[in-house]
Amino acid sequence: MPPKADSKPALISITAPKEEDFPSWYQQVLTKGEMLEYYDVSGCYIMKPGSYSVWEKIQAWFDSEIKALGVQNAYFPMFVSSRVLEKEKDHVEGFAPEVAWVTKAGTTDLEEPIAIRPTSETVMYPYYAKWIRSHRDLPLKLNQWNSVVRWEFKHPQPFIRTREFLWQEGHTAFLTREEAEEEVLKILDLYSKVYSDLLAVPVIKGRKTEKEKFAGGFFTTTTEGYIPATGRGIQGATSHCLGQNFSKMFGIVVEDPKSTGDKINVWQNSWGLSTRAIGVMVMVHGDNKGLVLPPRVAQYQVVIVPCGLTVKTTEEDKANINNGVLDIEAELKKLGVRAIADTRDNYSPGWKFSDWELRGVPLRLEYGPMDFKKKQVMTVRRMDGVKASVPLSELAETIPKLLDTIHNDMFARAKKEFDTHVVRVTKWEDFVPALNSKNLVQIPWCGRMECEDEIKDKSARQDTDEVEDERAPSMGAKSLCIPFEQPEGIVKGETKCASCGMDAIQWCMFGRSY
Ligand code: 87F
Repeated sequence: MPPKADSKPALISITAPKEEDFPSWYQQVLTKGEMLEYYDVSGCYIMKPGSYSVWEKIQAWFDSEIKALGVQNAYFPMFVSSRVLEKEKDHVEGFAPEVAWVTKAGTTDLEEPIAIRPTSETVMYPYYAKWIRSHRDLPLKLNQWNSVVRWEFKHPQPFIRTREFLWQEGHTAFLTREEAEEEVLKILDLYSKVYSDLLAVPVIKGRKTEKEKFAGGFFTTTTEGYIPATGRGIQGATSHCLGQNFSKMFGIVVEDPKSTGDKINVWQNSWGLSTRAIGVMVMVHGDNKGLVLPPRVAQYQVVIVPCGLTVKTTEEDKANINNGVLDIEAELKKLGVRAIADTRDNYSPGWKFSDWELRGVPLRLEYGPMDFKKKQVMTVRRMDGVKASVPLSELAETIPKLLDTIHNDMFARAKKEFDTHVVRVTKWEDFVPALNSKNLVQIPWCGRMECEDEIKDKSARQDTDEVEDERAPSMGAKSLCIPFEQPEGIVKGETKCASCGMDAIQWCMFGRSY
């Protein structure tokens, strides 16, 4: 039956509760919140303006920060010849199954298949070898904003694990180890700030174990996040010191500035942050009404909704309210606040409230006849529904401050949730129960790779009764990082590894993870 001409557009809402059916909840929040559209190639998704605008905010901030460090942007091709990819066999080996290849043009087979970049080390470093001739060419610091393709066969998830994704990859070269190591940590700090200061998501900084580091590099640093709904850890971004491994492979050498003709292999770093960050933000903050966007990255920070207009409202009052709403929008925009007045006349205020809640707009302003009379506006926070009335004369002071408060409150709430789910355990019998209660687990650890393998095995086997994700039955715990901020309590030669009983050398954080 066709809808009646005067029928109200159906209210869209999230029907899967976050606590009960997290995968469906995530899918609904993204699609109904207009961030994402599914695509007919598995593992690929359309980023709509709602999510792309978040990426643009991350880009703008990070780009200006790295430029301040002397990094320049460039763009390298997306194709890698098989010859060059082979060159780097050792490190590509483990990743080889994920490399996508172009083998045909139309119906003609290519003479030589061409790989699509899964990352750009092999694309860029032959040219680093060409461009870096003298120590005067150092440091070389390039970054590119691009997409990469990794043809994964694990269950895909929008933003979190996709076959094509957007990221930035920075690739730098230095004369000395000290300079390289200093940069690794500076970049890691920027990544941590993207999460905390833009996305209002707490992360833990640390170093990857030998097992989990980028195999081609010297050491890997990481920001690790936490998804409360699943109790899993998630890698936020990584900053690698590659050491001299790649410069030896690609012949990136300079003459020793100190002496006669000695060749020095340059010290290199690479670092990357991807659109996965958007997925983490959605998973951490979203609720059963939809997206909850942190103000600094929200496409719209404030929506102004005209309220209280009925059939009895006079034309004059209607005009006052609608003009008032447009005036507020204009004033906020002038302040640099991303505001939008919702003057659509075919929707009720209640419908609009739900619609903007679904899209996660951090702050709603309600403006009706009573507000007009009292020269005020009602503010309603998306994160918790807290309301307050603000005199129109104080908008300029209040709204930007309120947006900052919302950011801080969102971060504090997420941080509390994270902190209560990082538990310290010193006995093995407490390890799996802690994991099963959706915790990340820090243990005194011996640092041995075999022990790490064993932890993964033991924590998978023991978890027999709980199968939360059918595609990941009894997932074992991996090491997430060795946190830079180490808890106290490791006494050399005394404290034992919580898994194997050998001498512990540090606290290591383990968890089921994405
Ligand atoms: C998949 C296929 C082929 C990850 C891959 O983290 C190669 C790779 O090298 C691969 N998946 N990696 C490691 C990427 C290391 C590094 N590259 C620059 C980063 C940040 C940016």
